[in-house]
Amino acid sequence: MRLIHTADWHLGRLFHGRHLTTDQAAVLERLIALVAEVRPAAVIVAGDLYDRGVPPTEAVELLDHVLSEIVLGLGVPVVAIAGNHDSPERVGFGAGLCRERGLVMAGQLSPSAEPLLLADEHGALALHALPFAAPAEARYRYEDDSLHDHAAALEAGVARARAATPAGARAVLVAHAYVSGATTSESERPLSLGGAGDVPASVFAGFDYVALGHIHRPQRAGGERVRYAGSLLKYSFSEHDQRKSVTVVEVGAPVPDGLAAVAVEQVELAAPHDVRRIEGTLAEIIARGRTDPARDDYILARLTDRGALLDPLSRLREVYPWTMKVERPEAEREAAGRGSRPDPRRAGEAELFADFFRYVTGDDSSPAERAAFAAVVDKLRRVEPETAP
Ligand SMILES: [Mn+2]
Repeated sequence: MRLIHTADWHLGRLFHGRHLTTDQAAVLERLIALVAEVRPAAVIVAGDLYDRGVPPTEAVELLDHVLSEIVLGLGVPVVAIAGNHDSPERVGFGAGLCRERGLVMAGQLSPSAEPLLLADEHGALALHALPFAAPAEARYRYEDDSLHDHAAALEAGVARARAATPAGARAVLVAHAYVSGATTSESERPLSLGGAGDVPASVFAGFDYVALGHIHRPQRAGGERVRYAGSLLKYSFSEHDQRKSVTVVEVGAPVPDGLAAVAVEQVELAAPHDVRRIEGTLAEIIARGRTDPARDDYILARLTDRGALLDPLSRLREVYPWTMKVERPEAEREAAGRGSRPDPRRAGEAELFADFFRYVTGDDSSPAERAAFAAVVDKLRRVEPETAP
């Protein structure tokens, strides 16, 4: 049986101030085309449908469109869960009505969640949707005061899914969690402060496949059958070298007292703007940019120039219109190497000028430059005598 596993759509997300909704819509159109081609038994979205609890209306419209196209247009069921960015109540709105049409929207944790039962020529497959819930929420929903950390809360949900799997059926679990050892990116929000949110991969023992969300880099998490699909797009510059994809999973025939064979294929869905880091002097980057066929990528420019540059962002945007961020590692290193800066509340003008000159140029001012500065200040003093008490 074939399943398509995706996660971390983060609809409504901003990238350095730009709304990504049109980018997300373009990639999701490619997903719809892939679903039409692959004809999976179900499409899985493993949490973080939206970037925040109250998403912008464009994001809600986009999700509505994509789910309708897949569920109603193509007749393929969708199983989606709330992630740590989603509002469980909002994601779960109308869940009972949706389920009738083949759309499982698991928002709040439910102590009696029934799996979606699928079947192929090999028999039944139970698809379990376990939404993200913090330990306090799990204690309340499961009426179990012993659930003090994320591992215990998840374990409680997983045990219920195991118990709800019909005898002889294959079992697939959809969850949103941080499995110990997974490689993270800058765009994930930690599940708890201090890194106590991780769970061991052994929690998922006994499932034929586990479709995870939360970590944005596609990867295995303890064995080939426990996987992160990764996010829809690159949501931070730290992800510039990742290949974003959706995972097509083929679950084989059930194995008595064992696990079904699982084959996995990662299918890349190209984004309209790639996310890139480029490095060089301002002049070099601008020269290269004039013949760069991918000028419309989102760019982080790391400028290696020393000394002052006049408005580098505007100049870069003349060739790379989507320059989102400029870093000056050389200039910052030089500034850090110059030691302590004068306290602006106590230092005199001459001292502040000398420091600013060093900061901008990287060199000490000459006696002539200091004298010229002093003359200007002196002239201003005479034109505008200090009136403040
Ligand atoms: Mn996420």
